[in-house]
Amino acid sequence: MLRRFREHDLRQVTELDGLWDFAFLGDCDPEVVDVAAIEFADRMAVPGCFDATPAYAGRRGLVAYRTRVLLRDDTPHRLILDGVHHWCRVFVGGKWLRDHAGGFTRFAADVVGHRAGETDVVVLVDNRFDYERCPLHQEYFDWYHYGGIARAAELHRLGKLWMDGLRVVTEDVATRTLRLTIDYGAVEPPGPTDLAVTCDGQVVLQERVDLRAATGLVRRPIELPGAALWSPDAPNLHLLHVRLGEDDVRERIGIRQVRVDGRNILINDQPVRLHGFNRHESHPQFGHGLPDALLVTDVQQLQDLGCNFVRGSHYPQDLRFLDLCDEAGICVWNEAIGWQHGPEHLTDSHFLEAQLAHVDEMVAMALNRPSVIMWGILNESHSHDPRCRPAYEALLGHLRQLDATRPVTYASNHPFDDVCLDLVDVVSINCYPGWYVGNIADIPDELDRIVAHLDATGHADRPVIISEIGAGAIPGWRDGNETRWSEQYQARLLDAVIRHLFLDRERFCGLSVWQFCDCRSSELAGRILGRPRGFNNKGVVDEYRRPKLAYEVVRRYFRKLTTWSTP
Ligand code: ADA
Repeated sequence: MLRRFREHDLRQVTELDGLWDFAFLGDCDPEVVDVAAIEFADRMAVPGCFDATPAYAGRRGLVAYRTRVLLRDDTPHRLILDGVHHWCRVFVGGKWLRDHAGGFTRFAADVVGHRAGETDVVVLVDNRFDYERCPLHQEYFDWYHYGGIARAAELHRLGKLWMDGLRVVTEDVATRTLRLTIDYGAVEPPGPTDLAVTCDGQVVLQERVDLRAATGLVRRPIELPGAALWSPDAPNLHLLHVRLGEDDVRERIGIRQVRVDGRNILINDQPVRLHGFNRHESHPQFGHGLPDALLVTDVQQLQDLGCNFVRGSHYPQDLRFLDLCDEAGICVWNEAIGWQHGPEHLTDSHFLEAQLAHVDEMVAMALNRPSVIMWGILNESHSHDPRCRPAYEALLGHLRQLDATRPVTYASNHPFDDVCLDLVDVVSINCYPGWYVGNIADIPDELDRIVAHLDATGHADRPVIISEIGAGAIPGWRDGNETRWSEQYQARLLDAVIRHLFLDRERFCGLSVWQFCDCRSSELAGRILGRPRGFNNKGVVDEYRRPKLAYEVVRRYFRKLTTWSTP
């Protein structure tokens, strides 16, 4: 994947982005498809979403993508797909390798036992809603589920010994001590192997390690005395190069620690106040597969707006976006896919297993991003229903096990009767005063009522974020009455919100406005009737990133706010 830095120097990597052969198979059961007999009459961009292109706009069904790859020798190769929406089946050389359910996360399919030479990669992709095959995507969610190979694709030659993962954790900020964990795999136990680590070109570790098993972990501390720290104001990054035998990984890191203390979120022991937006990765012409130019545009606008925070709603964000946030000093809440799940899902082991696997992938891909300061799950689900509590315990517990270095949270829309808030590090509340309930004048009282209730029910000494609040504005609609759906109404509402949260009150440690850009929504009748144009219109920019009136209002406030608050 074309990141902001090369991920490998030594490993042979083939970028598979480009134009693939394509066939729309339609309403067809993947179990009966003869992959060798598919007629590829069309072509499609990878990464990209086929149903965002005019010929297939709005269509759902099974499709097939095909490209040719070179397997350089008979050692293991790995096909890496950064996001396929939303179910797929992968074949290399006509051989089934694996199925995968759920978009927005990176997964791999290993190619072993083959001969060197050129061969076909075929990926069957299904964007239909099928709870059995892919419970993570539901048609009722308030966003449009585009389909396709939406993120990058690569083929790696692994050779005889390879690194499966590299994890870098800041153990001690004062001494700049980091802990590296290298996860390796090999065709057979490799025995004594050279390990070398450089940081910004300087050797920081060099030794011979005895790898006695074919898979395993190598853990080492490294110290980088005097190295510059990462923070939102000074987002300093360092380039690590880790070489194990003939394989290598490059990783760009930031030295920083995040923790929660009382009402504050701390980065390197200093309390931060977060102000920013919820962001969907969606565009009418590209679906979820945003081109580099659009990612740059989004980050430019977020910076222009004076943000230091993005909530990735409601699924893991593209790694290229996280790279850009690392550079911009924008803190990210990275969230697993989910939207208003009730007990029918949260007590279903099939749903939970899919969530756990998705959380594994979300964490693995974004683990070393300094900008990711917290993990989130299950947007606005039934956290007020005791029957659903075990699901929260399982998912939040799993997140903590995978990564004890970041706070965990979920966005609750049950501020007055939630029964799971004790399970999180950061209390996050979605609310829509002035939009779904009451008027703009009611906003201060409603926000105070929420926080007073939280404070009175055991959460007085905990950080609180308003993780969603906002109003819909149809782009370009100015109205003398300044009524709901007009740009003026949205601008006035956000003015009232930000003034209250940041100028009148100290209690809140963060705000993510709903939302950065308009995005296409579900086309189910129950949803679309409340979504003029078929879009969720609560963006401060429209789906083509053209600013509405509210843009300027938010910008004026956010630019005056600082990141650091006085403890
Ligand atoms: C919810 C939800 C968002 C969006 C929003 C709205 O809070 O989390 O995804 O649907 O409401 O616009 O109503």
